[in-house]
Amino acid sequence: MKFDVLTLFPEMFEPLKHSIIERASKQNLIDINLINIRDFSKDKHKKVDDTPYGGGAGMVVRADVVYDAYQSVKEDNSKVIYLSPQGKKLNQAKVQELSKEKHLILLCGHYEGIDQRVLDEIVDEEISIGDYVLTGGELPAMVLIDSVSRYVEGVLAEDSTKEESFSQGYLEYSQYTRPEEFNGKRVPEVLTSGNHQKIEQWRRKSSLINTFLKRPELLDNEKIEEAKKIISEENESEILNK
Ligand code: 4GM
Repeated sequence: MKFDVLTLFPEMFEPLKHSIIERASKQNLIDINLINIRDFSKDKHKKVDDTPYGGGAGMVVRADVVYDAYQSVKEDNSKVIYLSPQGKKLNQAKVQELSKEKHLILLCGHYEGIDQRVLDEIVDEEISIGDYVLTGGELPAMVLIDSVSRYVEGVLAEDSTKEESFSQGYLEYSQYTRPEEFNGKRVPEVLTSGNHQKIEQWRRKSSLINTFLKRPELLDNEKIEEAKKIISEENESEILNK
């Protein structure tokens, strides 16, 4: 899968070179290209923005410069995503959907804004990573690259995304490792029993309880009742991480 990132701050993507994404790039599973929009300025001072028509404070990035940057990477199967606080909120379902694309072009905006005409011309989807404002679309673009790359075949160990409870609508179950006792707290007994059926059953319950306690809005009424029932059963208190 190929990502072409159109940005005024390519140096902000340095962290991607030191992560799980670095390995995926080296194995040619994903290909990330950073395109500096400034390289497409025709101005002798490499200027990319100008004052807004109608007046007011700030500057606006020129349509022609962004369009030329886009033209330099565009292919027949490209999907252009504009990262902005006004976009549709990114979630795991959207991440999975995007992972099926061959070529994503990520356009990073800025507080100063981009001329609306080029946005209307080239953007297929406007995406936000959450309801808050950042200084630029670079961090959202990195969030999108990281989350989508996890679903590209070969990037993670087989089935580590398939089992992932978030994809199934639940939070993860609680995890434990040595020592068996820490600050007087013992590991839930069932996990050291070797009974895989019981362990599987415990983990399903743990996942449901964690979701009920932390993100109840993810559950339907039936699952809420199920969670309450498990909690009310005194002998299951191990599941509440007590
Ligand atoms: C305004 C328009 C994305 C501001 C476009 C970008 C937050 C998000 C910006 C822009 C951003 C987000 C830059 N802030 N919630 N700031 O995904 O790209």
